[in-house]
Amino acid sequence: MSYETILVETRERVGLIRLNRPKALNALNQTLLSELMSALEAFDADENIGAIVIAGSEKAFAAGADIKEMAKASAVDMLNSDFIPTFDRIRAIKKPVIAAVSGWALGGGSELALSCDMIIAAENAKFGQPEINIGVIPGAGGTQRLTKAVGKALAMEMVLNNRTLSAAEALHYGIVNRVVPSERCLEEALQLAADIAARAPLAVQLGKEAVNQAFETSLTEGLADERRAFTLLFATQDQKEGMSAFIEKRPPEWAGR
Ligand code: DAK
Repeated sequence: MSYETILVETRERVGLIRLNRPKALNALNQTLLSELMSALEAFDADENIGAIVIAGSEKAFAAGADIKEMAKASAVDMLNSDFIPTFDRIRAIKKPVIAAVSGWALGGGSELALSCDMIIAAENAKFGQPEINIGVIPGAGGTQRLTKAVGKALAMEMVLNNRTLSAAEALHYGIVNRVVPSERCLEEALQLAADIAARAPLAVQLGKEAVNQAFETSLTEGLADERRAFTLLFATQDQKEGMSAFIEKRPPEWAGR
């Protein structure tokens, strides 16, 4: 399938999606959001893919929603826009999604990165919620996911006063997994994705779901969900294979069954 605003390729068991509107610093317009979702869902449905990487360019992961497209929108247009459904659909992807963030990750771009499961940041990465500059507030998780990640004090400063975080600060506050030299950012994200894609697929899937539950439910519900997922894995071939391989001192061969 060919796309207008993204580039899609596979690297063995890793699906790579690159946002590709360089002249607009990868601003997220409706076409890009819809193409991103198609590509993500196609990789999610493909048994040959074990993990997905979303990347931008060296200058910008994404500079936010497309302000030029959004400027004349009414409240009803916004209510019916693809923005929120897109972020809900990203949350529903079963395979791990890793963001490789170089340069600007602003507004909806920062929210997109925070919707991914892990973030590898280049040294030049900058995270921010500058919506206040254009008379609005974040609308796709920037007041919620961000606050859970960095805490109230810093989230307030970011949302109310456009405080931008450097890559080093993002690492300090636990938003990103690691910071790497810019030229290695995509490679590191692809390597992390490849490592995870080589693991037992059902355990990866349920592990992702269980960690996400920690953000969305009470501890009691989360622990009960974790126990159910753990128990369910004992019905898989991969659990038998993984434990036999350990005992027989050989590498496991995962079936994803
Ligand atoms: N939208 C459209 N075009 C953008 C853009 C954006 N967000 N960001 C940059 N561009 C375009 C610029 O207009 C410029 O285009 P030309 O003038 O050359 O045609 C080109 O990209 C290069 O940008 P600059 O010349 O400004 O480059 P600089 O290096 O000088 O500055 C910058 C880089 C990233 C600091 C600056 O471009 C900037 O401040 N950009 C805007 C960042 C921003 O405010 N982002 C937040 C957007 S609001 C929703 C939920 C959520 C949202 C929407 C809806 N619903 C629930 C429905 C999300 C909202 C947002 O993200």
